[in-house]
Amino acid sequence: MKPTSPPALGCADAASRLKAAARALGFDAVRITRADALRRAAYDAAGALDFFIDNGWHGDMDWMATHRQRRRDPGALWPDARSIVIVAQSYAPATDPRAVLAMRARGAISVYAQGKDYHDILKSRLKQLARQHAAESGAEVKVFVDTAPLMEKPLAAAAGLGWQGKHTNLVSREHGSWLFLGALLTSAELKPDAAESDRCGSCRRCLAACPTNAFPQPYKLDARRCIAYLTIEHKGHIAREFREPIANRVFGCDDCLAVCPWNKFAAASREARFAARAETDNPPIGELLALDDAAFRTRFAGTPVKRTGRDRFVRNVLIAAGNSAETSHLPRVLALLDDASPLVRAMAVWALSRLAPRGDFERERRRSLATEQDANVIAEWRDAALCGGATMAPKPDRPETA
Ligand code: B12
Ligand code: SF4
Ligand code: SF4
Repeated sequence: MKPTSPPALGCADAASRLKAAARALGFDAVRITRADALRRAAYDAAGALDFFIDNGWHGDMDWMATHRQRRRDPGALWPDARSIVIVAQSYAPATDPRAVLAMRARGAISVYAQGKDYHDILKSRLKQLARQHAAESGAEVKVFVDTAPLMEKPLAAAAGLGWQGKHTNLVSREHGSWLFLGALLTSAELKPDAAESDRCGSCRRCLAACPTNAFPQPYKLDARRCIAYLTIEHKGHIAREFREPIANRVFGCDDCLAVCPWNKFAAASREARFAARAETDNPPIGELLALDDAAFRTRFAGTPVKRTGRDRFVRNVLIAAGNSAETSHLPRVLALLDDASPLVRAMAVWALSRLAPRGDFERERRRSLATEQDANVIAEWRDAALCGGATMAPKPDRPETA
């Protein structure tokens, strides 16, 4: 965005006006840091990014490696940036989102994805803020919500909005872990805020809560083991070791955030558009198994769930079905054995192996292998047969409450 008038305000004035404008637009928190903040931070965020990528922890999120140099330093993304305004919006749920994990007939959708896509809400507010700031200060501005190679969490920590907890997400004393972040880069020199200090202390609750042991160490996440990565970003087949721990989570995971004790200070989000829609409010697995492309797009339009596309989403739903011990899903699982997508067919094989009686499984195996060409699907049939087909079916370990 280009300036419309020459600079008129001092850096402290401009900062306080900008903060007031951000609050008036509905942001829950706003703080400022310098564009070179990562070079001055208490820990080496760029080095941590290198470590993450060099160890392959980004999995198939190739864009993280492709834009590594720009991500390491906002100055490389935009050399004229002098200050970074970090805004945050709470999406704190009113109740504990983990309750759905006891409802094996439901597909658990992460809190952040149940309402309108946060990218759209934050970006439109940030653009308004940027226009006002540019008009008042004459500065050049750019806005980002998860859309550019920018390390939003360490920048938010440098701005004092909170600290990066051991689960790696930003935690705020006021809003707990349930915060979306956005950034406004400006060519104006604005008075920076002081960084917040780490308040995790000896707590390790988030590390212990992770169902897939995705934290090799505190403050370090191997994304390849994270259910958010596996169910949202990962394009391939989900490895066998993760399928039972995924349980009924069909899109994302909230566990490490939900257990954080700092959430007890967080009021429920005041943004009505983040509230769960009927279509995304942990829907029945049976409905989700029936989604074709068009129904998927209609159901999840405008929400973050649309990101996976139908095939990856149904792949996830089949894992939830396989973990449900609910044999009423069998007709839909059988139909998905003939789906056009190998991702879907492979997970239908796994779900069948968990739900069907041995004889039915064998009959379907012979029928499908007569025509199946995809090496991964063939391997699934082989592995499922070795694991004993229906003898693997789980016993419900929790009451069926939905
Ligand atoms: C890639 C990505 C993912 C990946 C990888 C996550 C990750 N931790 O990196 C996956 C798909 C797994 C993911 C999952 C989720 N994500 Co995400 N994701 C991103 C994205 C696009 C980039 C993050 C990144 O740069 N990672 C690189 C690695 C190196 O960073 P890092 O893990 O944070 O590592 C830091 C620590 O290791 C730290 N460090 C190392 N050593 C030490 C030592 C000490 C003492 C300290 C203090 C720190 C420290 O340094 C590193 C750099 O800061 C950001 C948006 C953005 N542009 O920033 C959103 C973002 C981080 N995601 C977000 C959300 C909401 C989620 C989920 C909660 C969604 C869900 N419910 O399913 C989960 C949370 C999982 C988790 N525990 O992190 C929010 C987080 C908001 C917040 N409050 O922090 C962001 C900021 C998007 C947004 N604009 O709001 N995400
Ligand atoms: S989002 Fe879930 S799987 Fe990912 S690190 Fe947190 S608890 Fe583990
Ligand atoms: S759960 Fe405990 S260790 Fe994890 S981020 Fe919250 S305070 Fe820190």
